[in-house]
Amino acid sequence: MADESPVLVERCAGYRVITLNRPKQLNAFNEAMHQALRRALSEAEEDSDCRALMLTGAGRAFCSGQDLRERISADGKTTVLGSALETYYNPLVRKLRALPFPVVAAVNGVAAGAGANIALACDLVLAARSATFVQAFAKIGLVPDSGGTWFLPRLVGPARARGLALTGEPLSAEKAEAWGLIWKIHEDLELMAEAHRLCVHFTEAPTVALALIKRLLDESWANDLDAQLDLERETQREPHSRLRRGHACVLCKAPADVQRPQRLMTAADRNQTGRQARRRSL
Ligand code: T3D
Repeated sequence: MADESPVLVERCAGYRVITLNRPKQLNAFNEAMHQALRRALSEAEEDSDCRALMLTGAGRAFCSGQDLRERISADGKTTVLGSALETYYNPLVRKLRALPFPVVAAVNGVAAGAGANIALACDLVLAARSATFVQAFAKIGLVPDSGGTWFLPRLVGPARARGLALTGEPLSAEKAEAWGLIWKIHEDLELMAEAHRLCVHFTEAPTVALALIKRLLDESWANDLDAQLDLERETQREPHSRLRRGHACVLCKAPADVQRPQRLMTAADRNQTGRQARRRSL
């Protein structure tokens, strides 16, 4: 009998695979799936041996976004719950961006609505050649959510972002790669092996540095070049002895230290540290 859990978790050496598992509904999000995914992500974050994460879907789809059946009332009208964004989708996107290790989306089939944008929230998106990305929102009278209006213009530029969001036309994986929406496509039968290979690569990489790179790239959107240069300098200076050991590893051709931080320092943390240092120097 197929496993009925809405989310499956596979523990591999140094990384985890999370599979959205409602294949009959093309892995559409219902409440149970949101809750299970939230638990799975927290457990991965708390596991200090977890240095990468793969997110994929069971069956022929990656994810078709919100389960629309949960939103159809007795009289057949569709209702939209803004509270679902507050409670589930927005925290999910924030969590994916903030995890202190790389998150690889293995988009095995169609990714529609919030399903498409959750894939785009991952650090690297691999897709099967047959996969498609659909900003399905406008077709049902919604605006793109789960970060769509932020990711799309940044990844593909304003003209293509508008085209995708306003028409809801499916974008093939091949075009998504050519447009820079995703990292790489692979032949359907090779996708999962390639996604595992990438995760294994990350388990052998200096995870602290990767986490800091994630943070620097995200923060760059709010900075001018001067501010970003300062941030790079401060980040390079952060007392991560593990990073320094990385230099020695390159010289002696040994693998870099791969320990990972429990949590990344945020801009707010840095301001706080700066305030404390200023108080000490008074
Ligand atoms: O209220 C809030 O929470 C606000 C938040 C909103 C976030 C969102 O994600 S809004 C966008 C919701 N998603 C969509 O609008 C996409 C709807 N689905 C589709 O457009 C198409 O299904 C696909 C393009 C994804 C795939 O098309 P196709 O032809 O390959 O498959 P299909 O035949 O349409 O679907 C197969 C089955 O999956 C079918 O069920 P059945 O007839 O075999 O029993 C279909 O109903 C089901 N399914 C597909 N998408 C959803 C779904 N069931 C529930 N919810 C879905 N989103």
